[in-house]
Amino acid sequence: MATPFDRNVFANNGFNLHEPVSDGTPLSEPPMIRPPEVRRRPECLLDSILSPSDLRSMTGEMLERLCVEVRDDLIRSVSKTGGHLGAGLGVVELTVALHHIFDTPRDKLVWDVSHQCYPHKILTGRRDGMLELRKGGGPSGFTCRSESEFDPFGAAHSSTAISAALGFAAARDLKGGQESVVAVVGDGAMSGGMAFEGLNNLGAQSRRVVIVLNDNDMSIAPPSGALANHLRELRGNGVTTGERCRDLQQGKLQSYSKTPTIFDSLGVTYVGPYDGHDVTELVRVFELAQANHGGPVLIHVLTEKGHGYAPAEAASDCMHGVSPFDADTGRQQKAAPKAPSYTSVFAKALISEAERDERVVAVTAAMPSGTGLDKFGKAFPDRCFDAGIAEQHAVTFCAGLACDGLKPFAAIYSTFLQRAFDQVVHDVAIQKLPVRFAIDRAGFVGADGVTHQGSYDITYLGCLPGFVLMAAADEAELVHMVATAVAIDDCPSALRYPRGEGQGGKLPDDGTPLEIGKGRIVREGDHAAILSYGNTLADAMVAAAQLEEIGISTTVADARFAKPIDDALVAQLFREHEVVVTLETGAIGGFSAQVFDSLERQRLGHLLARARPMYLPDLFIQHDKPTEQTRLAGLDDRAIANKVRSMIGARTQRPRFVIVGE
Ligand SMILES: Cc1ncc(C[n+]2csc(CCOP(=O)(O)OP(=O)(O)O)c2C)c(N)n1
Repeated sequence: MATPFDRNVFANNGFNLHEPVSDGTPLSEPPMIRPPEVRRRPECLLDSILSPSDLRSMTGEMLERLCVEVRDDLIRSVSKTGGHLGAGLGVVELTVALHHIFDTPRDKLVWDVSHQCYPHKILTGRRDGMLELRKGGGPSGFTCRSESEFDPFGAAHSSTAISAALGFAAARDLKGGQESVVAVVGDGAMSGGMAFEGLNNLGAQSRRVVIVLNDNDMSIAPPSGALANHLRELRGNGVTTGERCRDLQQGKLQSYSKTPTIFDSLGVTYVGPYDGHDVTELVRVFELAQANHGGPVLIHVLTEKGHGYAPAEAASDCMHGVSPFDADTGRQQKAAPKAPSYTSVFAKALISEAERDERVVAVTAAMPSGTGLDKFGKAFPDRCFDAGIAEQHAVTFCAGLACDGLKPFAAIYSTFLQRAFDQVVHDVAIQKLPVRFAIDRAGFVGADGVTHQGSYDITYLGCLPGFVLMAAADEAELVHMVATAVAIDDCPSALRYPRGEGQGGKLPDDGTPLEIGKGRIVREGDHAAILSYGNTLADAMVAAAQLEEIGISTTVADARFAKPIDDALVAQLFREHEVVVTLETGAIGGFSAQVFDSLERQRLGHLLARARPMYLPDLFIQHDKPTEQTRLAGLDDRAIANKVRSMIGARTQRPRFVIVGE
């Protein structure tokens, strides 16, 4: 097996760091390889665990001690790296008990979302890598097939585990295998449509699959929805520890619910609830579940998000996702922001629009704080909806709202909107419904990495007829784009903006609707032009200044709209400049494709040779700092300037130095 420090393992799906991504310049030095820490303290059980097989012979008492050590280790490492904390703290006992009973990696253990997998990583040979977690070249913050044989399935988007587990089980049965298949699914993830689809199919196929429902009565925010209410009913059934213990000793794995559960109705046997922080109880439960050779079983396990770490238990989000923090106090080390975040600017702008227009409503798919809709919800509780982790439903719900004359904003991250693509096409675009998509986290997202990059929205929305697509160059533009989206009432529209802080410019008091399909020239020059879509504008301006210094006078334009694109601006830039660089933080087929199409439609195809599109490389982009991701993708100011220089140099042989007086 590869070691956690083999950068190629973690980056196997991403950049080849020694290959230039663009322009022929090597983009990165080889990574520094840190040797694993040597730790062998006799009093520390965790030190003796190199793989889960080392914990299989442990006694109950030892397992309890091990849980304490794993929890401490988790807090220690996440306090240094940041990342997902609360969910991992809640599954320490669960993870230890699962690996104690099930014969991983032969038995398949599938984590839903997998943001709670840090204890699993600690126990499956990746403990030394935890201090590099989510850093460039370090282990991913999620399960990842190429990282470890103990990760049979990669995840990060929610509600996939039951379907994947059923796939493993069907393959096993066809091949005559005997292994167990276990899916661990949170109560939040269980609210996603795919989880229901998986249950529906699992109940019908009736295969031997164990689902562990890790119910902490939390999503990122408190869960909303009828399933959450159902689970709350199942939680409060009054069974005592003594009763459960007696039943387990007698080999009875059973339901303590007085009413039928949704799971039983779907053909999946419900058992529990059990205490998810009692490792001895869990061990017995899993032992019985493993011995069950009947059909699918769902084990309801009650846990507490953030368990065992007072600051997390006290935090309203149970320290779901954290920056590095002081392990003693839980205080996170966040640098004071230099400018408001795009998310907060969006929320403020939407609130101000909603004050003027009572038809404005907003929908989130279980991400109220991430999208800023928590603020909107406080201002307009009746006009803000949390659909649960259910982007597909959220989009079609917005379509329904729009049909009846409301002005819905679906505030969904770029990466999660992927899941609702058909709803965007079938329910919104074909019916020309004015749903407004507020696409946060567009472009590089940093440490969340490959599964979370906002790389595809320009492409997957750009191919849909009748959409208006906008991207904010800065936060003032975002305010105007929110106003523009409110004004667009005869077709769908989308505005994309990045993760993190804005540029710190002055914000307008109110947004003013922009002219649809009109870009703007921000800087004028003679030789080259850079046509930017979104927040790449700032780097374009820096590149233009660098080019000026070597005598290349550069126009910089902000397209504002990818669709409808500003044909006149495109024609002007291509006619008047030797080179036109298009710039976007999106995959191939996005903004640049719209520019090329514009040239074709205007019968300016002969000018196409002047175009130099700059978009994301055809790679899945791994976790790293966003600045580093930008650099590695060849989209930073230096790469932009190089692109122009290589073209102009090749075409005009412009001298770099003028020698005076000879
Ligand atoms: C499709 C999708 N939408 C949104 C998210 C963002 N997200 C990450 S974790 C999470 C909450 C998961 O709740 P739950 O399954 O109960 O796990 P817990 O964190 O409570 O342990 C959400 C909404 C996601 N990962 N995938």
